[in-house]
Amino acid sequence: MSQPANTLATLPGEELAEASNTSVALPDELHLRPVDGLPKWFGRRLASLFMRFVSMEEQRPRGLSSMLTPIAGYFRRDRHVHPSVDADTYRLEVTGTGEGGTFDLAALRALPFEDRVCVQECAGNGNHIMGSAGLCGQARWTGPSLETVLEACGGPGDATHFAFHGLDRIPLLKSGYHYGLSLEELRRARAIVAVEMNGEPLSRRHGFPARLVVPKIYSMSHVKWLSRIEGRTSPHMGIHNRLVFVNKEQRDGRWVRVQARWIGLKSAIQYCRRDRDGWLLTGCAWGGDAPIDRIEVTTDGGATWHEAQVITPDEHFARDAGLTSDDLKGAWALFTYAWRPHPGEYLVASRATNADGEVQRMEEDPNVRGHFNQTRVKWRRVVVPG
Ligand SMILES: Nc1nc2c(c(=O)[nH]1)N[C@H]1C(S)=C(S)[C@@H](COP(=O)(O)O)O[C@H]1N2
Ligand SMILES: [Mo]
Repeated sequence: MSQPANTLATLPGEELAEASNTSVALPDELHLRPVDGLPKWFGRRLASLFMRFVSMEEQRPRGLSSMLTPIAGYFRRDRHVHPSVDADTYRLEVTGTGEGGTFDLAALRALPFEDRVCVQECAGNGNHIMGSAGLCGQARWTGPSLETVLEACGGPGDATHFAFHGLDRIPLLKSGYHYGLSLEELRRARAIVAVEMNGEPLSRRHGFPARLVVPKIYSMSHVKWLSRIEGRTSPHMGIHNRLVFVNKEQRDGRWVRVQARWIGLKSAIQYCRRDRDGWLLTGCAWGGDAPIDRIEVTTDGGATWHEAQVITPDEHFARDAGLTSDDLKGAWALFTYAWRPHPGEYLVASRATNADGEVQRMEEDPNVRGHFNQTRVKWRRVVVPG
C-alpha cells in the first residue's frame, strides 16, 4: 500500500498543528460531535463528568489516531478503587494448574518477556448511551505470556478455564474484581501478563504491578492489579461474566444471554485537524477475524464513500525486530482522509472492510440486544468554519 510520504510523517499531528498556527482565523482542529448518546444530549463536558462519576475516563481523540496511545490520558474504566500495591510484598498466586506456584515481582520479571500491541476496548464502548467511542486505546504490552506463566507452574494440568482476580476490593462483593475465560480463548488470543505499558512499568491506575491483557477480547477481561490466576475445570461464572458484561442474542428464535468476548469489526473517525488548504480526517479500524483491508470515508451522510489511506500495524512496525506479525494481530490500523470541504455542517463516518470481505455494519444487528459489542458505523457531525 502506498501513501504520500507527508501523511505518514505527520501522524499523529503535532507538527502540522504547530505549523498551521500562522493562519489567523481557522482553528487547528474541528470538534467531531457524536450524533447519539450522552455527549449529544448533555454536551461533552457534562457527559464526561457523568462518566467520571461511574468511573470511566474517555481517551482524548488524538490518542485514537496514532499507533500507540500515550500513557498520560489513556482511557480508564474500573470501580473507582485503585489499590496501591507494594512491589516488595506483591505476590501472584497460580492455583489449579499442574503444580501451582507463587511469583513475587522479581520472579515474574525473570520469566522471558514477549510483546503485544493491541487495542484495549471496553465492551460497552460507543454504545447508544456513550455515543462517543473513547473507551479505548492501543498500547504496547510487555511481560511473560500467560502460556509461559502456566508452563512455570507445571502446565495447565486439568484446567480448561481460568479466573483472574484483581486486588481491588469492591464494597458489597466478597472478593475483588474477577473475570474468567476458557484456556482455548486465552491461547487463541495469546494472552499476556503485562508488567510494562509502552516501555514503562505499569502505572497504578492501569494495574501496577501486573495485569492480564488479552488481545482481540474486550477489556473487561484485562484484569488489573492481578493477584491470582485460578485454574478451573468449569467456566468461571462470577457476576461480571454472568450478569454485567452480557447481551441477549436471538438464536433459532430464542433470546439467549451471551458474554462479551471477541471485538467485532469497527472503525471510527476520531480526529480532524488542519491540513494545509483543508482538513485531515484521521481515525482507526480494528476488531473482526481478519486484518483490516480497506477503509472508506463519507462526508455527506453516506451518499458517497471515498477510499482512505490505510496504515496497517505491520507497515508501521515493519522495522521493529521485537514485534512479529502475530504480536500485532489485535492492533488497529490507522487511516487518513484529506478533506477539502466548503464551510458548512457535515455528517461524516468511516466504514471498514477486512481481508475476508466482511464490511462494518451500517445498522445494529437486529438479533443482538444490549450495550456490548456495538459495531455499527459511528456518525459524527462537524461544522467547517468559513
Ligand atoms: N481489577 C480490575 N481490573 C479491571 C477492571 C476493574 O474494575 N478492576 N475493569 C475492567 C474494565 S471493564 C476495563 S474496560 C479495563 C479498562 O482498563 P484501563 O482502566 O487500564 O483502561 O480494565 C478491566 N480490568
Ligand atoms: Mo469495560
